[in-house]
Amino acid sequence: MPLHAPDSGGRVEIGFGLGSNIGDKPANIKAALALLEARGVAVLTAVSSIYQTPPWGYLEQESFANACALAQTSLEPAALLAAVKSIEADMGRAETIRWGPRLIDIDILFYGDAPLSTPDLILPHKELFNRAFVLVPLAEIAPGLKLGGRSIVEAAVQASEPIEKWESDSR
Ligand code: PH2
Ligand code: MG
Ligand code: MG
Repeated sequence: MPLHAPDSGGRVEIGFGLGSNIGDKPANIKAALALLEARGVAVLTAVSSIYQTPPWGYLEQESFANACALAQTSLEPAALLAAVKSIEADMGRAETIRWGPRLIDIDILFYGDAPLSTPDLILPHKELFNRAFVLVPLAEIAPGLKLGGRSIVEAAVQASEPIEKWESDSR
């Protein structure tokens, strides 16, 4: 089956980037992934390790747990976005400043091959190639993936931010 084309059942290959820097960060990511499946939003086909990453964009905040997932969905992009937003809200995400602390963030990274630009959603995600915390986990699960003609693995190797797999603090 081609990776980036709708299959005969109308399913499309998508990518999620997940992040959390409030509370039990890895548990929040796992809960979000479970809800994506439990609510029938997407069928997960690959989930990366969870990484501990320094804050990007707004620096005066805790480090993040980040992960990526590949999935199949039969939802159109707008319905997919609405489903993701309601999972974030139901998990208790509060409004914050841009790039500020968040209990859970579920970003849609790409939707099949199709570039998409609506007021609410631009895909592939505009900042994807600037963010090691997305590139490294995504490269782990999708080594052959190219978006807009650019290799994810090559971009991940060139990323300058230090990205480590999560280690739980035993103190
Ligand atoms: N998300 C942001 C802003 N900054 N930094 C890291 N390390 N990880 C994130 O997921 C993240 C961020 C806004 O979504
Ligand atoms: Mg985000
Ligand atoms: Mg987001």
